Amino acid sequence: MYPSVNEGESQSEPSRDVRTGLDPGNLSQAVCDYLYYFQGRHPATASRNDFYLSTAYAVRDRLFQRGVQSLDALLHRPEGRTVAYLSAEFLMGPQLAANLVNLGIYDAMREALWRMDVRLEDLIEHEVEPGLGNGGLGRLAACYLDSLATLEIPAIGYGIRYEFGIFSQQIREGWQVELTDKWLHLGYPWELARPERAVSVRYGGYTEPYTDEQGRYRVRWIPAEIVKGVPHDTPILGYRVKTCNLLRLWRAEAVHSFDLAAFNVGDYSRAVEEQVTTETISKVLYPNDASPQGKALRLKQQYFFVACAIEDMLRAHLRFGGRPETFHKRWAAQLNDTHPAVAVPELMRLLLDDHGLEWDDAWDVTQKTFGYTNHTLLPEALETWPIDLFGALLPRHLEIVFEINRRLCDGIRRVYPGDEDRVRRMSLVEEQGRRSLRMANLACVGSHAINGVAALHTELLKSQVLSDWVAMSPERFCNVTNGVTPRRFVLASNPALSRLVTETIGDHWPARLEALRGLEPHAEDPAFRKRWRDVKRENKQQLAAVIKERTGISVDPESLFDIQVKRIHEYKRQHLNVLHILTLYRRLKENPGLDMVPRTFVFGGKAAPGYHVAKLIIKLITATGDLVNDDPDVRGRLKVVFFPNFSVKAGQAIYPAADVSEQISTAGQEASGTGNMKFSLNGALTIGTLDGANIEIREEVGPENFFLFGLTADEVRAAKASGYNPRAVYEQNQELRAVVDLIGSGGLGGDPGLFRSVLDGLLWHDPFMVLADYQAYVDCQERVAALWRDPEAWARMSILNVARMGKFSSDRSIRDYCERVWHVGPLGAPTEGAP
Ligand code: GLS
Repeated sequence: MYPSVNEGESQSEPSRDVRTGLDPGNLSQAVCDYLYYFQGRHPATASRNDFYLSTAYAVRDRLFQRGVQSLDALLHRPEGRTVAYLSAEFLMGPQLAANLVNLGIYDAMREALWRMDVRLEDLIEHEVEPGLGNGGLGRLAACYLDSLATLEIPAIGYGIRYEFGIFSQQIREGWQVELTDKWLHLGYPWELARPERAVSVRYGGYTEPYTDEQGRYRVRWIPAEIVKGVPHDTPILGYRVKTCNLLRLWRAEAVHSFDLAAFNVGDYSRAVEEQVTTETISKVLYPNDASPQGKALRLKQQYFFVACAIEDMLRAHLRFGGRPETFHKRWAAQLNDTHPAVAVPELMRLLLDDHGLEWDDAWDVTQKTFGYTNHTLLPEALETWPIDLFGALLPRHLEIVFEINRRLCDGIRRVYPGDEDRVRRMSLVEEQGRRSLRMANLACVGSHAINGVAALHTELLKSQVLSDWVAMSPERFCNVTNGVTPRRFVLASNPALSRLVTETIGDHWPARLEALRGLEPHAEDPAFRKRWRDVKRENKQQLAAVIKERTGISVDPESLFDIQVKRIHEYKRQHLNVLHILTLYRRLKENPGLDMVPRTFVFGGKAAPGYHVAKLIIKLITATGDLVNDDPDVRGRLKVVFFPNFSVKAGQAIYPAADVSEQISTAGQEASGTGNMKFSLNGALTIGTLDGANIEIREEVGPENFFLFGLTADEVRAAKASGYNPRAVYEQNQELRAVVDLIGSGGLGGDPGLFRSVLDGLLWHDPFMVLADYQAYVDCQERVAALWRDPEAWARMSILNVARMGKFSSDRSIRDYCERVWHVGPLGAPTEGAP
């Protein structure tokens, strides 16, 4: 069935050494070659960017060598599935260090460059990351690609090659300013464009019925617009394995990039018009996290990458002898939230219209192919598309969606006769207001498996948002708790800690994170604790230097580093953190001699450009810094830093230096969180609510090693149901009142009206229960401070946190997906439950 390829190293493989050798001699020769032949430079005349690009090319050769071998292995296998991870976002982070780690040549490359008088660390610092995601959802996709390759599961990540990723954030006069992100401007060496594999994507137009040769009723789609999708491949190597998978991102191009006729009649701008409008499809990432913007271009983007991906998958399947009816036996496709949900009608369309399958057969293939992961409960995040807009852009898909819906509603009526309310709730079409399509319902009906991303989140999904779907088919639901890759977030970003851990328990832990348990007994060893503290101090000194350079603020590495980095959102409650800081500040003002634990508060994160309150919260943080940092009464005991332009790269410098990790969302709001895992894996202690994955982290590390505070999700609901009155909380709590009044009286930034919308929100509505949790949070922070005064107890707790975080490796999450959703093993071999 498959073309035969020679076993082992293929004869056509390029020569060894410069292209594939792994010792410092080979590597430095390879870098020199690229400098000379690709960059046109000698080492003596090369710039840092020349060295960076040449080093990246040398590394990429070694990735592609393994990629070619992985593809050969795939072509050889008699059966098995490849995982297609469909995601509008992949927040990959910098590639150089992570690839060196996975290849196992970090030290060899450092030596190779050293011979040319170049520091590897400088090249790593120089690298610009592709910010093709907003936050947790996109970074999760990147962690999953790393783990899929590490577990040797064949996989392709499919997404969009945005020309401009998430904006770059500057802080001017304390406010966020957004600048375009030009991640491509110095060249991106990790990808390969494959224009010969381009596919056509159609939009608009109309459909018409016809009768085929067998006399069957068929439909054809006459589009109004055709766009070309050009794949750009980035190799994804697993950790210390040969498997190298692919991230395939699509760029939109005009089919005819230049209209010669228009040009000849002198209309230059019209000559390039098609090109310009087409290329906007992959131009820019929408900068909203967990709340979609219902813009037509966004729907165009979603259909664009989904159509490219499904076409690519189907083409590969057919090319190697597969039949349309067996598509699901070769591909398991995961919908990363609802952004790619239009894949459901798209696969149906191809199977029905292009391959002539009957409806039931096509539906069976489709449902067996897709799994759907929900990533948020926020009501505003449930995507819907106005029917008229959807139909104008995708007329054939709308017909298919209506037919799916007709059958769905019939099915509901059969099981629940007379329950028209239920039919209305589960329908793919929202009839109230402007008729619109509910993408979560579409993703549910089209998938054989539906999951949430942490235990609590899945429970809330099942009991609230998707309860009707659970009632109809409970067997489709499962939970897969998120995870993060320890290769990037410990090994590559915290070398000092990694060395200590490896010396203590051996070097298996990055691939088997449960092995960290071996650290537990060492928590009792004072000498080990001292080394543990030395590592943390070194990391804090490094971060202090970066903070000084980025913000001009001097912070004391001996102070407690209390850090909250994540998107800025009211539900994540950065403002609760600020209320605590101002509480401490007021105490110091009232009693400058107070014996207080010195703390450095670090914040970082972007606010969606249109989210006014989030941007104001950034200003609130920076204004707090202005008030506190240089106040002589404070005497350096409080410092507040807003770290600008938080990114994967910034995170890698920040997580290793944290003493305290702030995970303080309102219970029931954060689906999982993954920053919480990155901090704890690097030895920070968590102060947090019973929300998202915090609950499972606390279970694992032990409640005695976790600073818990605040209302539970049930208590939040109950408080709201019984008429929660934030104003009363304010009136009754003297310290809280003083802090709120300080903000409201112009004590921060001088203008009393500046933070009015934040304060009014808190006092009159407080939907995120900031005031309700204030006292519990402040009290809990007291316990944090008390423990900090006992450095031995703190270090013991920090060690136990790391030792017990094994569950949160993304390898475990991927194993769960393999077992519960995709039913694949290594090489994609079918396992129990495979279709
Ligand atoms: C998110 C959630 O808000 C996070 O809690 C979660 O960790 C992440 C990955 O599952 O997904 N959903 C979303 O839309 N953006 C996120 O970061």
